[in-house]
Amino acid sequence: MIDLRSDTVTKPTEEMRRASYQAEVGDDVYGEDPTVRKLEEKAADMLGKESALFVTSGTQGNSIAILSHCQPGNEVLLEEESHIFLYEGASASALAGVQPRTLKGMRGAMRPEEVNAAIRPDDIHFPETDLICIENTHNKAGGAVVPLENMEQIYGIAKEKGVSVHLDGARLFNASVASGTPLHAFASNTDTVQVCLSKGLGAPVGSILAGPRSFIDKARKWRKRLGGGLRQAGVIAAPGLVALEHMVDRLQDDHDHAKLLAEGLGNISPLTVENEVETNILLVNVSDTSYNANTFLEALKEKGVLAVPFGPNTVRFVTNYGVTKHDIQLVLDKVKSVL
Ligand code: TLP
Repeated sequence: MIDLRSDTVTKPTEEMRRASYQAEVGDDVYGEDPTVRKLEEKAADMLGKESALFVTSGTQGNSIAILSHCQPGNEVLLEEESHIFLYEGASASALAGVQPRTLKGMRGAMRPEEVNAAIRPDDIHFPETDLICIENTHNKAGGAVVPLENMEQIYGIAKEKGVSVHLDGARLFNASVASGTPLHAFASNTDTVQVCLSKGLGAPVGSILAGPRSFIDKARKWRKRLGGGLRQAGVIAAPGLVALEHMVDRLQDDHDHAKLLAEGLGNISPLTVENEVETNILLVNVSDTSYNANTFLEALKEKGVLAVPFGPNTVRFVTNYGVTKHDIQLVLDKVKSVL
């Protein structure tokens, strides 16, 4: 099987497995796991933040961020196709008791003037706007990089109005590699940021939530409340360190493969590529074929290729380090054979 369902399907490298085996560990609830501490310090440093917290997943990191930033009954602004709004089980409402308010984005980027207009004025009738969430790269927009200038403008507005900004940077490393913008430049236009170690970087588990020290202290408590106080977690943090040290630059390969796949699929009539491929995500529209997304995926699966539906007629392919240039050629042949 050539697995293009997501970059979450990647398996830990040899080096990661060795790092797990050799990891020095301790009880992290007592703050005594040296490997976890090393990972948190390294991640904070890379993101230009004071402090960081190792969490079990991107969803947990985003949920803890919302819980730590917001008060129940207040409001959080989100892009309407953001992962937090669409794919996290409504945790903002279910756990944090906040009201999500969505804004339509342009390739995943909310318009600063609309964000400005959506921040609530002081009025007894209204919830208070506690938080703005940005997603970079934007998954549903096909791995689009939200431009640094857009983030700068939104952060400027947020600071003027006393609202916090959280970045769902599940694929921020992809945004950085694709745009040449340093990670900390994106992160400096946010109060807090969540980055995933378990996507294109290939770690088996885990994300980082980074921000000011006082915020991370609060977040650590929320993680404990949610049952996420980890004990000898160095075993799972060690692959995360390998991911940060050795797996970032190779994301360029995934981007090159996604572009190659887009070029090839774009030449196979009547398929159309919906997004301008900037990173490792490719959205293909099948509405002019005899298939819908699900039946197309079934036919492809028969041929040994996996992808996921991303709409009734849209299929998402995500390149990842388990997929080679040769695999991309095979995928193109297999797609041709089902049409
Ligand atoms: N995305 C997954 C699915 O949940 C859709 C995927 O295969 O792309 N933020 C963004 C932008 C994400 O794409 C994801 C995962 C998360 C957060 C959540 O990360 P995890 O899966 O670690 O909870």
